[in-house]
Amino acid sequence: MTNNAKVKAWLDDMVKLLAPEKIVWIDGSEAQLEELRAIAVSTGELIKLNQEKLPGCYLHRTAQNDVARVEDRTFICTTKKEDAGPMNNWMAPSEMYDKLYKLYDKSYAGKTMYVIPYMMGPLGSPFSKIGIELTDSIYVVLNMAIMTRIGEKVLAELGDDGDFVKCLHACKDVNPDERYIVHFPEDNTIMSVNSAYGGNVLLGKKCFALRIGSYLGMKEGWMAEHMLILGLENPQGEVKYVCAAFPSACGKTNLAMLIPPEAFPGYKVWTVGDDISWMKIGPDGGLWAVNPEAGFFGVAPGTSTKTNKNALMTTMSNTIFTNVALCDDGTVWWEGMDGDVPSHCIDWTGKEWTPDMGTKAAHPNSRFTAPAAQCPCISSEFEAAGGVPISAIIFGGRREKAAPLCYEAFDWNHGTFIGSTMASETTAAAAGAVGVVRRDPMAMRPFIGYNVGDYFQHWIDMGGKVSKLPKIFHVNWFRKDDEGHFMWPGFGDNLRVLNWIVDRCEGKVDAKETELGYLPYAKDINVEGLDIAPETLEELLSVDKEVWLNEVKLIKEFYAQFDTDGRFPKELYDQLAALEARLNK
Ligand code: GTP
Ligand code: SPV
Ligand code: MN
Repeated sequence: MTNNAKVKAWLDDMVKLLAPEKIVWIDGSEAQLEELRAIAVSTGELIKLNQEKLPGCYLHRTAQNDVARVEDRTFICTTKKEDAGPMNNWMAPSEMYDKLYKLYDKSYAGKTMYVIPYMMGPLGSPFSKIGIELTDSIYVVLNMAIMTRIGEKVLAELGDDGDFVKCLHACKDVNPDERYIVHFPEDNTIMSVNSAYGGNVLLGKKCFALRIGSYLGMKEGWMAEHMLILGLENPQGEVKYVCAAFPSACGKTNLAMLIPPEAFPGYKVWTVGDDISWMKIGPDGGLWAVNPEAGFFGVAPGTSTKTNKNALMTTMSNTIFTNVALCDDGTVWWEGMDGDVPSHCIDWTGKEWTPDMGTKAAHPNSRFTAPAAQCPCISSEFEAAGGVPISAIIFGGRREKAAPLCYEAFDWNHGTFIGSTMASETTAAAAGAVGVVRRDPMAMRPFIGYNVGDYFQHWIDMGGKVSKLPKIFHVNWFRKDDEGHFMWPGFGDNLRVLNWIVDRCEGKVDAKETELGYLPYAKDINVEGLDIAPETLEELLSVDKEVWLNEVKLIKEFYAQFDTDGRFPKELYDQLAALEARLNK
């Protein structure tokens, strides 16, 4: 399939290590993928769904111990420990390679090795980068075929001398005690073993496009971020693009595919990406973004025609569902879907399920893998080689208290400070406790492939290099009242806030200067058609000084853990001191 000497040498080594019975190159053809689907169905790895109602759709169930990313088993292995920094697990590369080679030894024996050449970013784009993933899982091949550009066309772009990220995956025995998701940024290498769940094994996604990507971005002067990309079109037909970073399962897919409320006739949201943004300085000196992915690996629970109709429509064909419930008619179900709760189904563990059991039929982190091209609101610029120009960057998280509905940073460094101090309640997207507030800077806590201090410094440095800087905002859709109800309706109604953000970028609307930044005047948030009390909106748009002085204390504690190596930008301490001074005035 290729004459690339680097690929051949690496494959020779890997074949010796893994000892597969057979080697299959993934060429990207529909015929080959269809063959693989048939094999997966015959072994039970995939369940074919009702092909009349859900053509081309399949269901997959993972092991019950293997349903989310595993942050405590994810490593960044740089020569120097300081280069991985205080927010990553680290082990010396030689020690880790030794450990892993033992685990991988002959682990493909009696199995087929699938070789997947893939590209992150549109074909022919200067943003794009190539990886080759080796896997023993057809599920991985079929997911990668949706999530990335794969096959012969990628090898053609790689050529005889091109470089690629070496990605090795083995399901092995899916043993959680020997599960490792490991990155060697200095060697362009990713190794994943003993898992078969999405984010741990679709190595183009978090491992390459974020962890290795962020490291390359720091070296090469660009940015890899955990951000959606959307275009907001106004009734005059003008489209402004924004990126938004929310932690895992905090609303990126939903915002990226938003359907405007009736009070906004002529407005439209176009999806460029729902999870990852690669940003470079463009010809006009501004920041331009591409979505390196080709599909969506989205959270199923909560997805309905009311919350995210576009996502639902995207998954009506050619989609792989993971850990959702199987209905008696061969369709799928999850908590929060439209219509009646099924009176009987097979739950995500493969057992009979009825509503009275009180358990969840779909896993809270169950997902769909669907081709982006099928999305009814996919942007015409989705494949644009040069990306789209970014007017605003939005940070946000799940905060029951504290964070207002929306505010704007005073400038880039202040925005970087706001991003660096982001906090959010944890979700089912990662193994561990759910609902605990933790700092998740730029929604990148689990995904920064190097020292977090250097990462913040890279943000500050980019601010000095980009001549047309996007404005930076912070939003919170998840404020709750004292009875525990969401105070803001969210979903499509988030357009009301998005519209204010774009108006600010255009200089069309005033704001009030507060200790936190510029807040919207309540009158400037269009609430036509919304059942929200004026006091509630005022509360959503207020700053509680007491709460924020406590936040300052917590941020100081958070920053203190980075003090060890002198790699934390002074600019951020200055921002923190300035916030404290404003609050004490
Ligand atoms: P990852 O794919 O894990 O990175 O997540 P994501 O950020 O794309 O999250 P997603 O859009 O899938 O949303 C996760 C959950 O949050 C879903 O169950 C949604 O229904 C819910 N959600 C999304 N937007 C809102 C909102 O505006 N308000 C409320 N209350 N819930 C929301
Ligand atoms: C996330 O957890 O942020 C995801 C899903 O987008 S995964 O690909 O599993 O990381
Ligand atoms: Mn994500």
